[in-house]
Amino acid sequence: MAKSSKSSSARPAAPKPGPATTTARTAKVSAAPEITTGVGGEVHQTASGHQLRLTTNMGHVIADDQNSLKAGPRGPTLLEDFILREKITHFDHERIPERVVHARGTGAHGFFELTDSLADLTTARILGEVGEKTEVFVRFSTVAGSKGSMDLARDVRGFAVKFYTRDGNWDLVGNNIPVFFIQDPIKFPDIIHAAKPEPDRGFPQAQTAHDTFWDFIAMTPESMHMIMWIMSDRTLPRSYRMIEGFGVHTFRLVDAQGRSTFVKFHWRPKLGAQSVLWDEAVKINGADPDYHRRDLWNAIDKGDFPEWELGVQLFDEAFADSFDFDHLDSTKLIPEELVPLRIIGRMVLDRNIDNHFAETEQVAFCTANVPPGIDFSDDPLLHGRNFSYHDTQLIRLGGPNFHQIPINQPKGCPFANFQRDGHMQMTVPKGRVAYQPSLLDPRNAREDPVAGFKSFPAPVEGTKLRARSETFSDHYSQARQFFLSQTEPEQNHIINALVFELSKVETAEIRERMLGHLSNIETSIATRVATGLGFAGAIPVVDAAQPTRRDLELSPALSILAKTTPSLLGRMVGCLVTEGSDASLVNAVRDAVTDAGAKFLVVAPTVGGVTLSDGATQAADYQLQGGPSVLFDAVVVAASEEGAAQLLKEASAIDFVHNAFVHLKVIGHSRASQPLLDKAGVVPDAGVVALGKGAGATFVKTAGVGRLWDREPSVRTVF
Ligand code: HDD
Repeated sequence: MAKSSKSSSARPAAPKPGPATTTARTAKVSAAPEITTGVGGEVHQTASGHQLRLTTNMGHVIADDQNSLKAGPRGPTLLEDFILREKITHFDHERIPERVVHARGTGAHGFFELTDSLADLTTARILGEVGEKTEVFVRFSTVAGSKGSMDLARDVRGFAVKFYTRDGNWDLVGNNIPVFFIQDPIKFPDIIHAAKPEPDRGFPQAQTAHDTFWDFIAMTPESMHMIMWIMSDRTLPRSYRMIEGFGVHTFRLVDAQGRSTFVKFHWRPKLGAQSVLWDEAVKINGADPDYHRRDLWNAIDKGDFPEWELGVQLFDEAFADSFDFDHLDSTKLIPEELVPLRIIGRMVLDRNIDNHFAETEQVAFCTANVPPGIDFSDDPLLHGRNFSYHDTQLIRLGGPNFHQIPINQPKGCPFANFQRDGHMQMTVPKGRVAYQPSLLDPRNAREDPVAGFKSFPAPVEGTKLRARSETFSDHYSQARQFFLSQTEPEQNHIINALVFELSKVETAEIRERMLGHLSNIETSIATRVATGLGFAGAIPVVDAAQPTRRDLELSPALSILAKTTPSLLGRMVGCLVTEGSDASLVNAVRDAVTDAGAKFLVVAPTVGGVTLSDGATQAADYQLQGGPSVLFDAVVVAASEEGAAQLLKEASAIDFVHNAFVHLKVIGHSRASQPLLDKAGVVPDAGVVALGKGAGATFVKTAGVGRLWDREPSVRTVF
C-alpha cells in the first residue's frame, strides 16, 4: 500500500531533519554580533544576546527554514509555500552572464594618492592636487578563460582601475601588457572568438594553444608585436601584486585654456614585476587554481598592502609627429628611453571586498568614463572600446541603471540628471519635471559651462572611408625590438612558449605560416622555433609586401629581469619539516625570512604539525600533499635524519624538492636532508645551500637573489 500522509501521521511524530529552526534564531551569541548584512531584518533580543531575524525578502520573519510546507510530514509539497518559492526562485536567478572576456577576476579596494601635480596640464583634480587621496576599486583578471578557469593560464592580465574622483568616475581599463593584438575594434570579436574554446567542441578552456587562435594570428601580421609579449613571461605572473599595468592607448590631458598634452598611463608594482615558469604555472593550476586571488586576498588580509606607482609618459604633437610610429596605433608603444616615465602618484590596495558578486562581479568599467581634463585621442581601438563597454553592461547587468549598483556609483561627487525609469530603477526621483530647461523647476540640475566636460576641439576632416592608415603598417620592427631587448633567459622562454603553443596546433600549414612571421621579426626566432617543432623544411615567406623591418634601439625597460632588484619582500618561503627537525635551524630561518619581509610557511607530513628537536610543537600551514614547492618562491628542506629517511618513500616530498630545483629556486637544507636531495636529483650549485651556523642570514642572502637562471639549461631543453 502506498504510504499516505494519513497513515504516516498515525506514527510517532517524525523528527525534523537538520538542525531545528529555533537553533538558528536563538543560537548562543556571546556578545552582540556585528550586523553587517544588507538585509533589512530586525535585531531581536534573546536571553543570550542579539540575533538578526531571518526574514523573507518582504520582511516576514521565518519560523522554519529547514522544512518546506507539506501536506503531512511525507506528503506532497504545497504550492502555497511562499517561503520556499521565494527562496528557490531567487536561487534560480542567481547567475548573470559572465563577461565575454575577462570573466575571471578578483577585486580589491584602496586609494590613489597624487605625489606630483599635473595641474599645469589638466583640470582633472585627481591629477592636480598633491596629497589628494581618491578611493579606487581595482579588478584584476585573465582574458580568455571562463569565471571558473584557473589563475595561472598563459594569458594577458586585465588591470582595471575605477577612481571615484571628485569630478566623476574615471576608469583606466588597462592590461599588464602595453600593446594590443589588433588596431581596429571591428576585429575584436574575431580575435576573441579565435582565442576562446573552439565553438564546435567547447574546448580548450583558457588557452591560446590551439588551432583557431594561431590560425587567426597567422593571418594577422598586426598581432606580431603582441605575440612576442604574450609568449613572454609577462603572461605568467607570480602574483597580481607583481604585475605592471598599462592604459595602452594614448589619451589627452586638457588644461584650463583648452590646451592638450598626450599621455600614456603606466602602473609600476612596488614589489617589482615577477613571473613563474611555464612548468610551474601548469603545476600551480593543479595545486591551487585560485593562486592569484588567494595571494592578493591573503596579502591584504594580513596588512601587506600591495602598492603601485602611477607613471605617465607625456608628449606633444611635435613628438607625436616625429615618432617613427603612430601614437594612435595600439599595437605600438613608446619606449621609455624615448619618453621617460614621470611618477606622479601611488595606489595602495588596503581593503578586501565584502562580497565577490556585489563588487567584483557587478563592477562595470568603461574606457569612456573620464573626468573633465582627461580626453581621448583618435586611437580607433579606444573609440570602439568607448562604445563596447557600456553596451556589454546592458546585457550583463540587465539594463540602463547599472550605474546605481553601489560599486558603480560615483562616490566622490553627487550625480543629477533627468534620465529616468528603466529596469531596476533604485532611486526615487521627485517632482513633476523630468527634463530641462524648465521654468517649473528652475532650481534643478543644469549644465555648468565652466566646470563641465569639454571635448578637446581637435580639428577633424576627411573623406568617409574604410581604410587603415599607412602609419599603422610596420608590424615587425617593435616586435623585434621587444625580443632583442629581453635577457637571455627571457628570450629562451619566448622560444619555448612558441614551441609549446605551436606544437599544440594540429594544422601544419598554420605552424609553418607562423614561422614565416617569426622570421620577419628575427630569423633566429624562426630557426629556433622550427628546431623545437622538428620542422626541417624551408621557412615560408609571408607578407613580403610589408615595409621592411627596421632595427630599433634596444629598450632594456621592456625586460622584467633587467629591471629586477633582488628582494624577498612580499615573497613566500616554504619550509619542509619532519618530526625532530632542528629547532634552531627552523627558528633562525623563520626569523630571518620574516625580517626580510617574506612569509615563512611550514609544510609537514600532517597538518597537525611536528615536534621539533627542542620539544616545541611546530604547527603546519600545509600538509605535504597540499603544499607543493610550486607555491613558494624559495624553499627550506629541514628534515631530521629519521624524517628524511621516511620522506624518501614519499613521492610528494621528492616532488617538492625536485620541482624546487627544476624551477630554479633556492633550496636551503639541513645536512640530514641530503639523501632526499640526492633522490630528487638535486645537483649542487650556488642556489643549493647547506644550512648550519648562521642559517638565517645564509638563506636570506642566497634566496634574495631570486631564481638561478644559470641552472636552467641543465634542467630543460632550450631550443
Ligand atoms: Fe576590453 C573587458 C582591457 C580592447 C571589449 N577589457 C575588459 C577588461 C579589461 C579590458 C581589463 C575587464 C574589465 C573588468 O575587470 O570588468 N580591452 C582591454 C584592453 C584593450 C581592450 C587593455 C586594448 C587596449 N576590449 C577591447 C576592445 C573591445 C573590448 C577593442 C571591443 C571593441 N573588454 C571589452 C568588453 C568587456 C571588456 C566586451 C567585457 C566585459 C566588460 O567589457 O565589461 O566590452
